[in-house]
Amino acid sequence: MIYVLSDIHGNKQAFDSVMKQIDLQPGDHLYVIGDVIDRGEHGIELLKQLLSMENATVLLGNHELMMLNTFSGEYDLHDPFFPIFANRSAWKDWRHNGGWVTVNGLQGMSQSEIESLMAKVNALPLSVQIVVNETPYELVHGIPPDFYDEAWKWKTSKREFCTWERIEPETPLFADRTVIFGHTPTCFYQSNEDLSIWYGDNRIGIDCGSGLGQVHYHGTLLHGRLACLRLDDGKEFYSETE
Ligand SMILES: [Mn+2]
Repeated sequence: MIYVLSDIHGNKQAFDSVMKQIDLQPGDHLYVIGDVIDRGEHGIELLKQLLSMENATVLLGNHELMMLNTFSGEYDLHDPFFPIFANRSAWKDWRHNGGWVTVNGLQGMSQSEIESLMAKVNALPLSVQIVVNETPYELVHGIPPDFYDEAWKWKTSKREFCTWERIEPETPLFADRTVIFGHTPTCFYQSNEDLSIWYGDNRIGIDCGSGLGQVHYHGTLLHGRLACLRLDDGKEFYSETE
């Protein structure tokens, strides 16, 4: 069986709830479409766990990319007062996007462990194409690399583009595959109070707000949760709400 989920955002309780339901077997495969870290406090622990699983593939999300950017210069995580990053603008971006808890998670690790983790994160794919039951899919955190054209090359890197840009309901995508993406919570596409997987035209949005928890949005209380889709039969799984 092939399972897809995205945007865990350090929410171990939600991840464990989904893993218990899907009961992943050695012959199954789990695709995690980015943003394992930040917001919730267990991001690094979950990232290490997923990277060590032979039957899991992790894609790069914009939060992993912010972490990589922050660690691209010199750093001293074990400074008694504050972590020190030579790459201050990257750290500022990351800090404003929930990176503090992830830094806390990294502070228990040695420099060589951190470097080894960053090398693995640096090698994560931007997109993956798979075929399940003769149905082709492309998995990507933000938007497929095919949309990175000449105009974008002047503005940003392919990695920044594919992990940060958003798919809209009207974005022209592909006739030959269904794009499954995270990054944008599905409350931006449909008005379910319990966030659920969104099915658009040749596109499936799967970020159901595991990193959001309960939020007020346009006057409605929304319940974020972690969603997982089994591609073999379309069965949906959701983390149990606390
Ligand atoms: Mn994201």
